[in-house]
Amino acid sequence: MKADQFQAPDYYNLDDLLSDEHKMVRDAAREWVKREVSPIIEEAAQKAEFPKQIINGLAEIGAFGPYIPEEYGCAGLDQISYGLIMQEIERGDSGVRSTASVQSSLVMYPIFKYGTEEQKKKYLPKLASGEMMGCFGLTEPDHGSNPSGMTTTFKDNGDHYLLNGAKMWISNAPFADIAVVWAKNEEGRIYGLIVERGMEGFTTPETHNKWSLRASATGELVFNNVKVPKENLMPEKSGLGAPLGCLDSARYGIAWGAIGAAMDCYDTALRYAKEREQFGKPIASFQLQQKKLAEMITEITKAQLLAWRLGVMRNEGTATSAQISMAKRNNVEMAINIAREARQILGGMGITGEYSIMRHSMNLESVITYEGTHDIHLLITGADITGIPAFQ
Ligand code: TGC
Ligand code: FAD
Repeated sequence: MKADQFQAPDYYNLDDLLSDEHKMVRDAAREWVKREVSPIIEEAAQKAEFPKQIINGLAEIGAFGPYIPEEYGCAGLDQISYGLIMQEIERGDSGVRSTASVQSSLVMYPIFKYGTEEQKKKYLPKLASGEMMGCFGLTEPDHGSNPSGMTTTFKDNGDHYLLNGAKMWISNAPFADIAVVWAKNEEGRIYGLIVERGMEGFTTPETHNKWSLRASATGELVFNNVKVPKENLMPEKSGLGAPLGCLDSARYGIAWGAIGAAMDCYDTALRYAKEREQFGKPIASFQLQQKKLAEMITEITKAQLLAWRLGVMRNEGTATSAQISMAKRNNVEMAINIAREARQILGGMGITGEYSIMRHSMNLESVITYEGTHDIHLLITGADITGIPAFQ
């Protein structure tokens, strides 16, 4: 793969809206991605392997639970810093950002928000340092967009619960030390349980042959009469709103992350267009290529403004789930469209691993599907503005 020459586009001087701390956190993540992710990511994706050697580095740049307080071993940063870290990591690869998103928003966030003090003390510092990795089990083989239909259950069995069922498409599952699992009790109420690797009856078979997110490990979670200690139930919130609350945090991170993938595609295409000559001139001098590049920087700028404003509202605690959903949908669609156009600017070179664009393009096919499909997010906005849910 070519040396990483990335230069971040900032057409509207959005850096002026960031604090010195934001820029410091962002620049540290950017440098780390250049140094530790760019040189190895193409090979990891080609081999379909999650590069475990970057876990310590992810912890060092504060990518695990950045907005969780310092008393739990985390960085205690604000929401814009969280977004900027996700942006920089996904500039490197969506699969690496997935690992960080899951650890932060889908494992640490529920433990922090819905867990007991003992659970927070036991798990959060180790998750922040990367000593322990987690995954999040909501989706099931027969319940993807409609998680409320889940059939994974737990029942009271004296001093423990008995957990049965299966989850599918779970990021980090093959290597995770713990899984935050959503299941129904005997009354049909959804709760989150912390399941540890090694519990009898718990297995995590890996999902192979993905063409997308190849540098992220995906798997199933299978529960066959798993005895889960009662102290592993997260008691502070139940119902579908509990897992959906975690998705708000993860979708927010993706709204920023997708900008990173788009920036990398745009920057690569712009540089290539200025260097590559056809008909005796740089291809950047042709109007059709300029149209593509002009539209890309416009869409990136709009997405940056959306993410920044959402970050301000997240910091204030005023962002609604529907506002987060809109940003996830818009920014991922923006990125997938830019990846496709950018690849065309590179001609045949665009399909090779010499450049990052094809990998981003394939990765974004997962990103537009997970954390709620593009269609589900359209329906969330539709329900919000009309007051009429059209999910069923
Ligand atoms: P609905 O009746 O609308 O809501 C049920 C209850 O939940 C509350 N609620 C929320 N609470 C917090 N945050 C949100 N975003 C919420 N949305 C809804 C709601 O108020 C209600 O509460 P209550 O107290 O009245 O019971 O539920 P529904 O069954 O009609 O479903 C709505 C729908 C379709 C939008 C929802 O099910 C949905 O978002 N589906 C998409 C599923 C999804 O996104 N799955 C993601 C799995 S995790 C993943 O993909 C990780 S990828 C990670 C990576 O690698 O980066
Ligand atoms: P389905 O729900 O079967 O949807 C299929 C199609 O039908 C979609 O186009 C959808 O938009 C459409 N559709 C569904 N319902 C409606 C409707 N009401 N109206 C109109 N159209 C509709 N899940 C986890 O829990 N944890 C993870 O860590 C995780 N990681 C993932 C990693 C990867 C690489 C992938 C691909 C998925 C991951 N997921 C994870 C699962 C992901 O959240 C689901 O794939 C997603 O929610 C969609 O569910 P589904 O695949 O079952 O599709």
